[in-house]
Amino acid sequence: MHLSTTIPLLALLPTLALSHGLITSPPSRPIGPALTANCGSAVYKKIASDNTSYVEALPDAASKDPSFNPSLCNLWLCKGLQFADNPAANVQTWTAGQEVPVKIWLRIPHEGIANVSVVDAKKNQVVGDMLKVWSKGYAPGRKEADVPIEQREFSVTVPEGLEERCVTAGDCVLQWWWFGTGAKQTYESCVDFKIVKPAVKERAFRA
Ligand SMILES: *[C@@H]1O[C@H](CO)[C@@H](O)[C@H](O)[C@H]1NC(C)=O
Ligand SMILES: *[C@@H]1O[C@H](CO)[C@@H](O)[C@H](O)[C@H]1NC(C)=O
Ligand SMILES: [Cu+2]
Repeated sequence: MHLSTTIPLLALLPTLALSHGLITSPPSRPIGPALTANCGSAVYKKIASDNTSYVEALPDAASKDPSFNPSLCNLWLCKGLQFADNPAANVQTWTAGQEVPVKIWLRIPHEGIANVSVVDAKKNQVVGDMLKVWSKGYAPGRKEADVPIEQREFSVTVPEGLEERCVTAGDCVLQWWWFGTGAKQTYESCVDFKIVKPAVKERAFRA
């Protein structure tokens, strides 16, 4: 019967559709050999087949993989992607107060909540205030063009007070985090950076 063959196929479509999003600018952490070494080849293969896909697909793959090392691979921070795999040229150098334009590739929308923050990568702890929060209505619609442009292209201001904690690249990340509340899928994408003190302006000292 026609229906019985088409309905199961349609039901499969959402899982077949490659999904969902990542930061394209500044460049975000890619896959590489450190991901295989620390998270295992099952996780590597999943992210390699679709680097925009959701975190929830990974723990199950990882748990069956003896090379998954949970002390070196936190799948809930940057999806497990490793600093060592990010080419040095991708590491951003920022100063407090700087405006950083961010671009998201929102391959498949899932309406939900999202935020952007600086995260201490060793503790997986958000540092300071969220730089951006969408507490509802993030990424509505069916295709990228349905998602309001200001949810895909926006700026964040580099906070004050990171000069010590984030002086070394890899210690902190700028993480974009998105949870599709209907789909129950989490997306994470990270930019590596280091903070430098602003150049001190020469100031003539007059006694
Ligand atoms: C994600 O995958 C796309 C398509 O394979 C590739 O062009 C892009 O460079 C990748 N980006 C990252 C950050 O891994
Ligand atoms: C913001 O992101 C964090 C992950 O870094 C997440 O645990 C938290 O629930 C999010 N909060 C809001 C208000 O979006
Ligand atoms: Cu999805």
